[in-house]
Amino acid sequence: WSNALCKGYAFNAMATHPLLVMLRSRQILRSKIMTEILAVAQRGEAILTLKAAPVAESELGSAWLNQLSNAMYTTMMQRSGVGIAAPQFYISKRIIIVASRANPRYPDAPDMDAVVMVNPEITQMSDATCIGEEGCLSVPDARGEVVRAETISVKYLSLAGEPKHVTYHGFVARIVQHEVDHLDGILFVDRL
Ligand code: K1U
Ligand code: ZN
Repeated sequence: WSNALCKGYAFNAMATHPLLVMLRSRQILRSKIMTEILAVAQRGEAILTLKAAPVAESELGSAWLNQLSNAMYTTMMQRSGVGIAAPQFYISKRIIIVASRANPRYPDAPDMDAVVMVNPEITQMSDATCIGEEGCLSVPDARGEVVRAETISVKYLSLAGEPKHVTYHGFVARIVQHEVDHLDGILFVDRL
């Protein structure tokens, strides 16, 4: 069941019910990805508990990766999110988007252009932590105060495969940690 393929999308199908996860993924991809607004997986669904697979080198710069990232971005904006991860769209691959903007809870958060991170890896986390409110599009109606590293460094690839290494502080660092958690099957409610 590992690495089952569906139109170029690989799924880690080692979940409790691999056939169900795979069929649901296939169904949703076929029906929704062309509309660019994707269904968001909800807490309790197996896909959100999996460790996502790295994007392969052969996929970098591909049309499907660009299309997927466009659909993730469009859905994130439509749902007023400040971040998103591919497993939230039933795609168990290591892709996240980070898109901080000032909001009532974090009025001083920087407004940034959305950054797509492929195969992100947090290389450093400060010992200094901070506590802040988080929400999640996969856990509607829940908010919680989560302790996170104040500063992190993350290395990742761009959609075209260019290597990047960036340091973030505060709210942006929080979003990156929240989204990388999604890639490891962890929800913010698991950290409360
Ligand atoms: O589900 C997600 O991964 C998106 C999530 C990202 C996130 C929000 C807050 C802290 C870390 C990561 C959201 O965008 S939830 C909606 C939102 O815009 C928000 C919620 C709480 C505080 C600030 C913003
Ligand atoms: Zn989330």
